[in-house]
Amino acid sequence: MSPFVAIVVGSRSDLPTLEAAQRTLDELGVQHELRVISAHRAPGLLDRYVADAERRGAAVFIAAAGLAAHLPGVIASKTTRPVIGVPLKGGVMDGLDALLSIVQMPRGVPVATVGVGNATNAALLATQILALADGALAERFGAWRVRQAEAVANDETNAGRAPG
Ligand code: RP5
Repeated sequence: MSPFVAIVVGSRSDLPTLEAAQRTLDELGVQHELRVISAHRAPGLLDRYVADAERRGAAVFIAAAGLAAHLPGVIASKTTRPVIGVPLKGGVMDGLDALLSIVQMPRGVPVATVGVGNATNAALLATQILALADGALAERFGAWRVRQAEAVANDETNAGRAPG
């Protein structure tokens, strides 16, 4: 049973935003799966999925939702694995509602919240959590960070202009 990241979104309309998380996890060689399960439209299915995913090795959950955005908190209430919430744009407040809903989890059941629509950071944070118990993944993640820093250094506005 190898550990994987379980991504859950509240609606099919959320899928395009989560592609960045899937791409990032693929790039880092992290196993993942994705389900569309609304917490309010299908609470029973969500309940069964979280239990089943845990049994199969889900080590971290990424939960993305817009508007009232209770999905991450509901998942966090059903598992002791870490849950990362991704607030999504949409509605009259364009993501601010979802951000506040997800980040303001009451004491006792935390959800680690990333910025509005920032599925990439959710994937990176999930990778960092898994890497605590996986040395090879920790090395891949370290190398990814080095490549990111090099890309900044090699940006055409910076290239050949090293300070000092
Ligand atoms: C939330 O409501 C979903 O996560 C989505 O972001 C938003 C709108 O859902 P749909 O009406 O498009 O299904 O539950």
